[in-house]
Amino acid sequence: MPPSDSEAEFQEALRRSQHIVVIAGAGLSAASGIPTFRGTGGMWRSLDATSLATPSAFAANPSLVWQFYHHRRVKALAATPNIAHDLLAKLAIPNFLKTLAPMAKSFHLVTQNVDRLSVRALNSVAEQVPAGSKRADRPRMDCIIEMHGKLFDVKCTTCNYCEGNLSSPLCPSLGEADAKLGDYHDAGSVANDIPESQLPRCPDCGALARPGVVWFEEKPLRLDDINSIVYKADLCLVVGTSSTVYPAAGYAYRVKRHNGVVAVFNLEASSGDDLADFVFLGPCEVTLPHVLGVSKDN
Ligand code: BV8
Ligand code: ZN
Repeated sequence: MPPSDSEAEFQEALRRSQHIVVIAGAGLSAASGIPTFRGTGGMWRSLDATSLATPSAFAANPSLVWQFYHHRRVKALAATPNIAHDLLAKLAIPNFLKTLAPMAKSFHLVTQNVDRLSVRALNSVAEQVPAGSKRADRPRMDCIIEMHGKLFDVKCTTCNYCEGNLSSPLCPSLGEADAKLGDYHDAGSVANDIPESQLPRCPDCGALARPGVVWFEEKPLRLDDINSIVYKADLCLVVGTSSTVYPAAGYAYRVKRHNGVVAVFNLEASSGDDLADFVFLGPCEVTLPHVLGVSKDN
């Protein structure tokens, strides 16, 4: 049976659901101005983002990979959470969630994104809750899992150091490299070799530092937690992802396999659609509030 696009049917499924998990990808942050991985924005400068997000790319050219992540840090710092981030963050408030899903017992957001926008949205939802509110009127602050790491974490290549660092640039050489490149699209050809000694270093042991993200071939974070969340989920919202990167791309199928409901919210058809019960095409910052039946100022 082809997936439904009936909001009423989806809202009925939502009303029956108890354990809700959202699997989010780069499309969730697109409206915040963060380029997606595989769309036109995926080509950073004249290079392919996915070929830079690997240990071998970093080993071969840490200067170029650091410039790539510096560029993404600058963009993410300048971005603000959009309506979709904010709505998903509000679902972390148990009593708000119950207005849409009265049987709900748990909500989790598993994001592939490293831009911290979902966490920022959750923090601002928490700040808006009046002091002294009941626990069920406050967001669950542990409901977000950033499975591909964090863009603003700086991690040592040698010791166990790993800490968030919002400063920009992280070191003078990355700021200077930025200044030299008027147009990002020529970086594939314009060599900007920053000596390793002038790249971000570990403050504890002095070794070369790297971005605290999970690269291809590296193990995503908190897989055991995600596996138990996915195992229990009876409703899975797949938001803004091409469903091409594993293991994230396989979670919806796992929910489906134990008779859960899967709803895809994507700008265009994606490989996750065939198994979905619902597919809502369009920008998620429009479709999510609309389909969930939540007005913008809710
Ligand atoms: C691992 C962090 C194993 C860095 C990223 C089978 C099984 C297991 C592994 C594999 C497998 N086959 C292949 C693999 C290896 C690989 C993989 O999946 N490769 C793919 C390319 C085939 N997987 C891995 O390497 C993973 N590691 O499996 O390790 C292991 C296990 C145990 C022990 C040791 C090892 C690690 C993958 C993590 C890679 N790191 N990010 C960084 O960000 O720089 S992945 C990167 O791609 C981003 O996180 C991004 O989020 C992610 C996925 O892309 P999407 O989010 O989907 O973004 P994309 O641009 O593709 O699509 C955007 C979508 O949004 C589009 O559909 C678009 O239409 C839509 N859209 C746009 N605007 C909107 C919108 N939708 C709604 N509204 C809008 N406004
Ligand atoms: Zn170190």
